[in-house]
Amino acid sequence: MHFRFLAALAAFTSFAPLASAHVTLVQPDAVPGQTWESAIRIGHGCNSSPTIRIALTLPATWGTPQAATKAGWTVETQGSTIIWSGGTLADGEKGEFAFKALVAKDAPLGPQVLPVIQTCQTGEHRWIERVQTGQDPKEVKSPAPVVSVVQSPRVQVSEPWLRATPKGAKVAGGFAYFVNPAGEPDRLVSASFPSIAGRTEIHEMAMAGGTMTMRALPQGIAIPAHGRVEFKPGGFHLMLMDLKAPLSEGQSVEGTLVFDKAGAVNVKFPVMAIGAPGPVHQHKH
Ligand SMILES: [Cu+2]
Repeated sequence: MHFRFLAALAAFTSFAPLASAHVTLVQPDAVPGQTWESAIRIGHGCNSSPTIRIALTLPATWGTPQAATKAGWTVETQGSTIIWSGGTLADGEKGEFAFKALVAKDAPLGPQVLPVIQTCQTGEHRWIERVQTGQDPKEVKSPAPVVSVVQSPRVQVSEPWLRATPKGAKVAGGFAYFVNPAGEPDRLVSASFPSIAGRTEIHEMAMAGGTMTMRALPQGIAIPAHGRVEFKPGGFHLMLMDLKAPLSEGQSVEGTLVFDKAGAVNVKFPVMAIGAPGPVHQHKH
C-alpha cells in the first residue's frame, strides 16, 4: 500500500512537541469525496504500561479504511474499525499508526469525533469523549481525536520553535516546518509575535559573493501543493525584531502565522536553547 504523501508528512511531524499528547491525528483535515491519508499518534501508554492494541473507528458512511503495514504489528479491519494488535509500544515511546479512507461525498463539513480504544498490557484508555463547544479541552479527560471535514485541507505547522536569545538581543529566530496537503499551493505571507516582538519578518539566508547573508522576503514564501517548506537555522526563518525581552529556554510564546489560503493560524512556539539546532536533530534517530 502506498502512503507516499503521509510518509513525507509523518517524517516531519512525528516529534512535534505536543502539550500533554493524548491521541492525535497527524493529518487532521479530510475532504469530502477524497481519500484521506492520516495516522493516529499515540503519546503514551496507560499509567506506564505499554500499548498492545489500538482500535480506531471511522464514520460508517466512509469507505472501508485501509491501514499501512506497521513492523511488528498485525492490522485488521472490521467494518469501519481498524485494529492494530500483536505489537508493543513502550509508554515513553511515540508511535504512529497510518491509515487511509475515502471520505463520504456528502460528509458534513465540520469536526467529526473518531473514537479510539487504546489497550495496554495493564489497563486501557477509552478516547471517546467529545469536547463540547465552549469547553476547555484540558478539562476533558479522554478526548477522542477529531478530524475536520473541510472543503480544502490547510497547511499544517509542525515543530515550531524559537531560539533563546542572549541578554540585550533585539532579534530572535523562529523555525517550523510547513506541510501543504492540498492540491493547490499556499503562501506564508506574514507572522507576528505581539507579546514579545515589535515586528516579525520572513527571511532567508543565501550565499552572496561568497558570504552568507540574510534577506527579507516581503512577499512571503510559497508552500507548494503536496509539498513542504522547512524553516531552520541557516535557511529560511522568521525574524522577530524589536524584542521586548530576552527569550529564555523553556518559555513558550504565542505566534500568529498568516497564510493566503489557510488564513491566520495561532501557534505556540517553545523556546529552545541558544545553541539548539532544532527539535528534529535532538531526537536520537
Ligand atoms: Cu533573519
